[in-house]
Amino acid sequence: MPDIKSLIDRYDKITILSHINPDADTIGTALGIYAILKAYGKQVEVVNADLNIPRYLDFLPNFTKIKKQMDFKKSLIITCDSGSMDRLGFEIEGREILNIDHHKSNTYYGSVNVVHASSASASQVAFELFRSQFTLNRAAATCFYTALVSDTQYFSTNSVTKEVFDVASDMIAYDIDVSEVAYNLNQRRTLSSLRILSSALQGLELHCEGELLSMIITKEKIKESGARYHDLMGIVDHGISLATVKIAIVAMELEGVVRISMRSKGIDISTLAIEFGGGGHHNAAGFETDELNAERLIETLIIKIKEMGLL
Ligand SMILES: [Mn+2]
Repeated sequence: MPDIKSLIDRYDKITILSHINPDADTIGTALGIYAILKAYGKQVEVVNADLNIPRYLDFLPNFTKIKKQMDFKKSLIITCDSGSMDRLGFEIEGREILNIDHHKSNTYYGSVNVVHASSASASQVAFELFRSQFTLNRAAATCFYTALVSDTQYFSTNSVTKEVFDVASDMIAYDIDVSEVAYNLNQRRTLSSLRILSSALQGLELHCEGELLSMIITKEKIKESGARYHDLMGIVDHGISLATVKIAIVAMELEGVVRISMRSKGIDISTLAIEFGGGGHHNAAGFETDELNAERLIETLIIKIKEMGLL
């Protein structure tokens, strides 16, 4: 582990950034580091450029501290769970950056890069990094644990190893309320997220002898259901749950872009996402494109999947 303590000690002010279209890992990792560095006596700002931060994460300590704008000029920037600089939504070229992540596709844009592709969440990387050099507390552990269980879908992804359970156990040792986390993550869905899931499932299509599944979530469906961006997350996991399916693709028509979210069983789809300018993990990857015809996009993906010999 690199010596981040002396790096942090060189600064009075710290800016913590999480990625746009935020999920529980990026927000939990950011708020966990915030809680540690606040207690350490630093001036810390925690910033996310996105207007939509998932509401169900409001139980996390210091959730209300998340701001939209960066105010510190000469601060150390710590980025959380962001594979590339353009996912942060700010111009930070030339600034000193501590990049904490677990994406295989990470572009090493930081001055110091702590990127562990074998870690199950960015929060696991942060927890292991900070616990050896700083004093952790209950607030930080709650945020890191929430991020970990979210990114592993409660210890069910293939990134889960004995180490992940050991780390989870070490986090829980800070006396965190695991049932409160479970309730907030699993039982606070919005009605619109169920409505959009239902309409997506109704329109699912199978290709390649049932090994490939696709769903298109149109602008109209999003409008009808009232769904926000994070209501669309997790739909792809329903696709990959079908027995015959080896690759599931969801195309979401957003403002001016189509976002592709993919899951696989035992097939490395991160390379596929990289082909289209995106990134991700072995079994979970995605990208955004300005090819706005979702049907044509799915066709292109199927051709590429065959070309690459993934199916
Ligand atoms: Mn993550």
